[in-house]
Amino acid sequence: MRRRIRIPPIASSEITSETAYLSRRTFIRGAGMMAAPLVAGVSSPLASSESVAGAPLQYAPAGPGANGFYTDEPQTPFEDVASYCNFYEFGTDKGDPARYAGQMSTDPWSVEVGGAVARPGKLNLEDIMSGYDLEERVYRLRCVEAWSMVVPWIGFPLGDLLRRFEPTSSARYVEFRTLYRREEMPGTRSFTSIIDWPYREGLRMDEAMHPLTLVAVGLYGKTLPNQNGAPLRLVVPWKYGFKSIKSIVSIRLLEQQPATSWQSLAPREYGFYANVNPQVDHPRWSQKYERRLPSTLFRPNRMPTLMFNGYGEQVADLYKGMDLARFY
Ligand SMILES: Nc1nc2c(c(=O)[nH]1)N[C@H]1C(S)=C(S)[C@@H](COP(=O)(O)O)O[C@H]1N2
Ligand SMILES: [Mo]
Repeated sequence: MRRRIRIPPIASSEITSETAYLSRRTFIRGAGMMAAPLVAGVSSPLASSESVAGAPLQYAPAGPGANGFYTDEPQTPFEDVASYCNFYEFGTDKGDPARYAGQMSTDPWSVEVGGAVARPGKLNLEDIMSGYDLEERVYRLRCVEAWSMVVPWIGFPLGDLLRRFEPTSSARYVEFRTLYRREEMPGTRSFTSIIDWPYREGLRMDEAMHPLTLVAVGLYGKTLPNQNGAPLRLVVPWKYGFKSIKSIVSIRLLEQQPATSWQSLAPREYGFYANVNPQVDHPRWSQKYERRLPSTLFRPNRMPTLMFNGYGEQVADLYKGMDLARFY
């Protein structure tokens, strides 16, 4: 059963980042070693300006509608979206991805789709990009660490991509994997790194086919900065941010629920479903509130977290009859 701790609304500085806490714990549990620096010996980074240069994209702009594709809440400025990131392959500090992800080569890029599909195959990025009309989606993204952003993504529905490979009737889940290239990813070389790389995520088939589930290839009108998951990533706006896996190279359709990185690491803290839910606290902090970026000490921009991150109208039906405190 989940531990529930009542914690009054707390400052962000009191929420330890996901890996910082876990790696410390692993170390303390492990060989009785002293707490080690989070990222050991990384090579010199490229200038971050090199890693954020995006190419303009053609897309249909988002607008008001009942489908949840658009919110008129203030958008988090590009500078914040591209500098405050979680991408542990490049380190656990929020600034590490912007500092180091420029080392990741994204050209050429291909995505392999296999498992329970009639037409397995490998598509290169150009084929993927030419197959879809890109659209803008302005979504809230709520990290399990209790911060959030509003981001104008550019992309296409994941369902459109999956249909191209003709899922068979035994396809009940989808597993995603991120690129794993040690030479280009200092966070994976760090000896305090605790994730079993590559980073893995998963969705139930009906979640994957839901129109809100987006493959993003850009934000703010341009191709994705490397640190935000170039050249293509998932965005699942009603789930905690860790489900929105970056820089995808592999997609497999499966009959069984796949093991995912965070769930494998700390199953009591991170579930497979990971639906945003203010009623179910993280064992170490409350999920009732969030800090909307940009957030400062003097202007924390704190607001209540909404059930399903405000997308209940669109997705609550997927979980009818499920105990969401058990399937967190
Ligand atoms: N491959 C990979 N994908 C990832 C992560 C990661 O560490 N590695 N972090 C996740 C987490 S915890 C969050 S909150 C979002 C953050 O996306 P952003 O940095 O673009 O805001 O990416 C998710 N996708
Ligand atoms: Mo996150």
